[in-house]
Amino acid sequence: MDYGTVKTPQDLKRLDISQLDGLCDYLRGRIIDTVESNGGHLASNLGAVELTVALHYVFDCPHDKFVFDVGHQAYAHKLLTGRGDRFDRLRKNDGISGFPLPDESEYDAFGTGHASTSLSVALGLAEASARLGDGGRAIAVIGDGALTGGLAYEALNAIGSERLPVVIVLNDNNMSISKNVGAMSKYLTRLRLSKKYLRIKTEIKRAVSIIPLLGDGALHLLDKGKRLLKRVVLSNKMFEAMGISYYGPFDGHNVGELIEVFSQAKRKGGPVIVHVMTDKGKGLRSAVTDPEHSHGISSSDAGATHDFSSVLGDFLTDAATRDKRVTAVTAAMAIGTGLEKFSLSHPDMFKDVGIAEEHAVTYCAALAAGGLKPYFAVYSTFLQRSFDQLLHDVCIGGYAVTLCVDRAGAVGADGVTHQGVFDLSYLTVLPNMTVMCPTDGAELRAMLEFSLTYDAPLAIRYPKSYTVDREHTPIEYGKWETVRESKSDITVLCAGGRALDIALAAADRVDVRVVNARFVKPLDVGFLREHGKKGCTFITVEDNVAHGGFGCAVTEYLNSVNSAARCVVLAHADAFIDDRSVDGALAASGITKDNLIKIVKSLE
Ligand SMILES: Cc1ncc(C[n+]2csc(CCOP(=O)(O)OP(=O)(O)O)c2C)c(N)n1
Repeated sequence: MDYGTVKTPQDLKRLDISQLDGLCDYLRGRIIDTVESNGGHLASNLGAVELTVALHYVFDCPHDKFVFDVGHQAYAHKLLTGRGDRFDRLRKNDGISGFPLPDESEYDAFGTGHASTSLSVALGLAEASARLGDGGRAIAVIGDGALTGGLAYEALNAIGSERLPVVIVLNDNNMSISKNVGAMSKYLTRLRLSKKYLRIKTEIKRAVSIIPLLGDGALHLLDKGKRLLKRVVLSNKMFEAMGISYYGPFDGHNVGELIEVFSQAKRKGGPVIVHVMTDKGKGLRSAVTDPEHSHGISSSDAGATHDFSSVLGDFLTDAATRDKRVTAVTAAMAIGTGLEKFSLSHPDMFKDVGIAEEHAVTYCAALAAGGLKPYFAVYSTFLQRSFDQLLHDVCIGGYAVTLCVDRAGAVGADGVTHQGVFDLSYLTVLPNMTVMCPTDGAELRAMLEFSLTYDAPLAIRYPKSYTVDREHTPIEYGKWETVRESKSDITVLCAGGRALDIALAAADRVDVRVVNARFVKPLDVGFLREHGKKGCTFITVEDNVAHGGFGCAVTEYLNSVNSAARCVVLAHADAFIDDRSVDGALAASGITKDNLIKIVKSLE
């Protein structure tokens, strides 16, 4: 059969169950081929194929609302909901998003990208359906990794107390990006083992019938079996006690079994959790054997060549041998933030707290309060959810937490949900917070060295990569570095490496002073005073939104001292960036060499 003709859930429902394994093979092939060329989330998608097929077979999407947590496992869903023909343009500007997007398809009930939101979303959608009387159900697909996020528990708390038809498919592969962590993960392992224990139960029954023939040894075994069984029965009760029926665990790659259990969950009416066990990377040997490094595959990143994250990892690994207070914290992103090496060399000084950015920040504040030296390495976009923890727990107390804010600025193919263009705004607004932007690896190292003796909240923000290491003047608190001197009245102030690369390229064509504004907070007000005379212009360049960003701070300062100097701000507009390439996102906001040259010429 040509499975390419299965384009919609209606086409799928016409198939016989015996044909579904073939369909799954076909979907896997499409996913592997496309991710190989476009990049994307590989292992998570391969693990979710059967459960997605079974959900579409049983439920009636889009009338029933499917919500994929994180949304990084929704490729099969996309292939089955009218997007197969465009799938080869996955993550491209003219193609389809790597995450569910309601604007892209009516089958995507809600947009996702950040973890642990799906349960709140499903409950809200179920409530809306109930109130509007349309009879729709809400189905959340959530991984065991996403279930480490606090928001998921807030939602479970609410779901258990409502009687709405929310079906939670817990896609448990024992992995987040790295091995999953925490007590809930251990609990799920116990539930998985319960399958084995249920088998023991049958054995026990059989043994009881022949005990008179077996003697004391058998009695001992029997006792042990009963104890195990009691633990299992008790452990199954957690979700039930919260008012959520628990079905499972089931083999998440057995489509027939999944169809049966999803049908039961559908009939049930109230909230149900269906626990399915899957293999991350299923169907591709390299992904199964190394799911961590097959979680996300990046398409080749033209231009920039060096990763900031490995500079961080190397520095902290070395610093931890010199300073026993150093503690590296990640929220399930050890590989992406460069901490993998640290985790192996200093396991006792490393903490993966799971997808729990709020917890991580408050935890770091307390580590610092207790006398340790915590470094929280986190992607800019995921730190967004920790704003109150930064304010209430870190900054009011002034604790020496160092935030290593990775993937700052435009991020490329992951798209709108992952752009790191808000951090300068949400960090600089915090009293007591110092914010630095390294322009290259050498400067990041210098800033980290500075951080070791700096005793207050500090954020160091940088994108994924940089182009080249340059010579630098030593770090001096609150002081900028002039990179190219000029007699010109125009000074380009750069926040970060991308800005500096643009400014230096422009300075080859027009006469301007170029400054590395390595401290975004505090500003180098001495410099601004000295170069902010009448007739002078500052042009700020940053890979952040304009509101609350670097240029905004410079403008605000100049206004506050009634300076005669002008400030032109090059930053992202007040709009979400949906461009799926870094250069495209920068160009869309005019953060380019050519635009900078144009502005300088218009001022001359
Ligand atoms: C708030 C937040 N933090 C971190 C991430 C990065 N991230 C994407 S997927 C993922 C692991 C998710 O694990 P799980 O839910 O078990 O799904 P799996 O990939 O194992 O199928 C992480 C940490 C994110 N998307 N959102």
